[in-house]
Amino acid sequence: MRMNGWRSVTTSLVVLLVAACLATAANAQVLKAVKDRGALNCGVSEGLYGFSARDNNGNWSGFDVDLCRAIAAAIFNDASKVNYLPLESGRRFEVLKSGSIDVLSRNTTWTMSREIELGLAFTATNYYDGQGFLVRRTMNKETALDLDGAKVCVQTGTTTELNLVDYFRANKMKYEMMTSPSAEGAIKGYDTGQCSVFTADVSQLFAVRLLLSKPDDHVILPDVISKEPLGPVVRQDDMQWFNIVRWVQFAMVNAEELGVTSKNIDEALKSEKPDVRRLVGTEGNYGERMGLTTDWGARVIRLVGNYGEVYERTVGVGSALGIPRGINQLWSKGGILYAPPIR
Ligand SMILES: N[C@@H](CCC(=O)N[C@@H](CS)C(=O)NCC(=O)O)C(=O)O
Repeated sequence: MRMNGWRSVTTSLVVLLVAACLATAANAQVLKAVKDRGALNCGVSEGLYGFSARDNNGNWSGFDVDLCRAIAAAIFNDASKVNYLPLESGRRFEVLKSGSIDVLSRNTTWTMSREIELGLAFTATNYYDGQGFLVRRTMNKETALDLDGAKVCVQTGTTTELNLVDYFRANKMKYEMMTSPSAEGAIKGYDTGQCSVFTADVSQLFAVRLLLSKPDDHVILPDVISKEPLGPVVRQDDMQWFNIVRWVQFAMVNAEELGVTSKNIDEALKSEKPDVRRLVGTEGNYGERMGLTTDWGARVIRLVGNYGEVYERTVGVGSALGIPRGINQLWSKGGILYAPPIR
């Protein structure tokens, strides 16, 4: 009896162990699929200047696009190995869940329900945003609290829509909402005067303003009514893949902190500094442990750049959007960007 009891415990343990091994093997599938396919499938927005926009030759560029390019650089040593899939707000999560994309890099806010109810995982915040309001200059509005009775254009399937309801309710203000499943529809509604207000994440307001017939006629009110931590999203079933996306992003932030750029990467490869050596792969085998090569970090920085380079090129003050770094500055320079160390 006793012996049989032990045997069945042992058998159960073996079964559990095999199941655990199979589960691990089954879960580490995304990197293999990407390598076999020869390209990363990246979900982006349909067209948000500075974040993800396609030019007349079909080339994508922008802050969110650069994250896709950085992941491709780490895997293939070629930032162009990306298939872009433009997605409306309302469809982005179901497409990610279906497996049609490997990562969603699309001005998406990290919220609790998107993780626990949808089974998704945000790898980190790469842009700290907040919701704001765009109005016509001629309206002479100074604050969002002056918007009582306004008709507001907003895109559906977003946190924006939810925050709008909360904000007007909390401040006991009346409003009318005109919703559209596409950014184009919501922007058009505002531009053609069907709405007096357009609301979105502030970074998106900068991008949207450029699309209006007369950008200078519109102002972004100073109020920021919510926290919108934006970042890349993956499914919850593959920790190896989660780590790759997360650490590509952290490598870019660490590179900026350490002063490593796409221009001085060759000198960085000769550096004696331990932090720089671990980042560029001349010391340690962090890349290999993630299923990549030791020089994964160097590839990302050489082909795409560090966080600051990407920010300035795509949305920063020198770009058409002209968004100051603000809280998206490094923690060591007064912002809240803080990447864990590579070690
Ligand atoms: N960060 C918010 C809002 C994201 C969002 O989709 N905003 C619209 C506002 S314009 C947008 O970017 N649309 C671009 C598109 O659908 O291509 C969220 O995750 O729900």
